[in-house]
Amino acid sequence: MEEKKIIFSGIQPSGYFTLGNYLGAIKNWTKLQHEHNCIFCIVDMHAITVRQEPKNLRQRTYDSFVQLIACGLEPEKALLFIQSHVPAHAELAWLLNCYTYMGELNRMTQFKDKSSRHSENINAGLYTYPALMAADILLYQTDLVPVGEDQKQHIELTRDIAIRFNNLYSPTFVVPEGYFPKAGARVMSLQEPDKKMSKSDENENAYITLLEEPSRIMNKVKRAVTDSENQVRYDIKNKPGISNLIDIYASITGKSIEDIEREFSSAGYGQFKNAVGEAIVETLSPIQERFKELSKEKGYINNLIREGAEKAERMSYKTLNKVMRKIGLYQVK
Ligand code: ATP
Ligand code: LTN
Repeated sequence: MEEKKIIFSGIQPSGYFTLGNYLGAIKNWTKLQHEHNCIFCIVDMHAITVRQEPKNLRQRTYDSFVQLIACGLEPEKALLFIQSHVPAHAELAWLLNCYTYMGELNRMTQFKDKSSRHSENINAGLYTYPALMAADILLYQTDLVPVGEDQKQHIELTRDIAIRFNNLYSPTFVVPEGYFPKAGARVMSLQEPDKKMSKSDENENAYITLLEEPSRIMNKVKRAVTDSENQVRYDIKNKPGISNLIDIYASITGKSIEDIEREFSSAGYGQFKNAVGEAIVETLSPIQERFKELSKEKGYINNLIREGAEKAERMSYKTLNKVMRKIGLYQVK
């Protein structure tokens, strides 16, 4: 990657960020901001596709913004903003809904998964979620979208929508590509290692949040479901629990899976879990300290939120206007 690319990604304020969010997405964002034009968005309109308590949503949105900075995102380098502050996202989402087929939306595994978990509230927003995500990405003429592996299908659909629109009219959108980390792209639940770690899991022991106390982190790793072989060996199919811990450790330390297997070849799970827990605590402590300091600076943070929205608004209207013109919506010059 030599020339400067446009990078866009989003994260939902649907709970407190997990280790999965960090290793799968945010960590890559902090690296990319130094070399590219990066735009990162707290996607609160996506979060309301599942029922949220207003007070919690408001607080988590603010805390999410602070957490991104605490994780190392620099507002002078990367554009950070809140989705609902920039109306072009909702506007383009409507337009793209008209270029997205129900057959495509029916195939989305996130929709199937979330509608089975929230069977009392299968709303149209949950169904058309991918069109809003496509709007987020396509508004900024994005080249690369750094996300975890669970978002692969949504990126594919975004590409299909962009290509469809470009072919129907004329080149309008850059066709974006997904960008995934080598390790940590799919961090699994600590309790059910065949499911991804998710911040909205009902079982608190299934995930580790970025703001969790060290003793709780150590406990959760100790309690993580493994197998009875007691051999630190990577085998996703037969040993998903221990393989997940190896993957987490690889992502944090930068070591290869082979090196980790060698290093712990004569250690049992107890010793390995200790090392994994300590590595997590070491990574998260500085983030937690910065979070504590920054959260107190409400004036400063709110200014950043305001500035981010203004900048994103200016950028987004260029693409939106172009799309409206191509479709044939009447505009007064
Ligand atoms: P929710 O549980 O509310 O659906 P989530 O934890 O899945 O939320 P999102 O806000 O939807 O998180 O995702 C933000 C980013 O984190 C995305 O790029 C997503 O791919 C990534 N991500 C989420 N969970 C994981 C995971 N377990 N492993 C790796 N990356 C993940
Ligand atoms: N759908 C994503 C969050 C998301 C996103 C985006 C990611 C919304 N808009 C744009 C990348 C680019 C999720 O559920 N993790």
